[in-house]
Amino acid sequence: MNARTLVISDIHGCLDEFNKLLKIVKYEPKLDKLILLGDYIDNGGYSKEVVDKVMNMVKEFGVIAIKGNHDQRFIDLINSKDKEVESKFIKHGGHNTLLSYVEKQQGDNTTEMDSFRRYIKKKYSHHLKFLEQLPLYHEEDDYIYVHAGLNPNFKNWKEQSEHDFIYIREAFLNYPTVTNKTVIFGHTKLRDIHGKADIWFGGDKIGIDGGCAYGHQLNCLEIREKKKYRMYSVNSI
Ligand SMILES: [Mn+2]
Repeated sequence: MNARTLVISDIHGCLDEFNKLLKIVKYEPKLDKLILLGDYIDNGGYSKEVVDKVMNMVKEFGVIAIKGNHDQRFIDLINSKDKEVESKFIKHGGHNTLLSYVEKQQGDNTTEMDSFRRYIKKKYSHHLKFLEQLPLYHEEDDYIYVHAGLNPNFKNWKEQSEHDFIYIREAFLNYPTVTNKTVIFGHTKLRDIHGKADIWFGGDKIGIDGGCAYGHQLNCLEIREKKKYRMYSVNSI
C-alpha cells in the first residue's frame, strides 16, 4: 500500500469538524502524511484549541502546517497597533478568536484590544511564535502546497511576495501556473470558484477550501499516488 498524503485547509476554528474529518479519513499519524494549508483561526468557535492541536501535531507527528493570511494577521494584530489590521481582524471573524482565547477570563477586560494584546503576549507567546515561523509553501516532486496560490507573473514562483502566497486570488485562478507541478491551495472558498463546496480540479491547480467556517464543509484531499485522488468532507456543524 502506498503511503497517503492528506490535505486539509482553512480550518478556521472548526475543531469539531476537523476531528470528525480526521476520523472519517482514518488518519494514522505514523503512516499518513498530513498537510494543512493554513488559516487555523477566526470565524469558528475554537481558534485557540485548533492552534493547540496543530502545534501538537507538528511537534509529535511531523505534520506539515503552512501559514495562511488569517494566521499572519493575528500575529500583526498582537505585535502592532495598526488600526487597519485591527478592523480587518474584527471584520473577518476575529471576534470569535478573541473569545476563544479569553472566555475563561470573564470579569476582566481582556476583550479590550490592548488588554487582549498584553494577555496573548503573556500567556500565548508560544502560539505567536509557532504561527510566525510557519512556512509559506511545501514543495514535492509533483505538487506545490500553498495557502492562496502562485502569482503567474513570476517565472520563479519562489520570488513572489509573502502577500501573494497568502492572499492571491484572481491572477492565480484565472491564468495558467508557471510550474509543471500541480498547485494545491485553499483560501478561496470553492463556492466562489465553481458554485459548490466540493474539491475543485482545475487542471494545473486543485482548490480544497470548502468554506467550513461559513456554514459549508471541511474537505480532505487524499493522494495515494500521482493524480490518484479521493475526496472526503464533513458538513459544518
Ligand atoms: Mn485565507
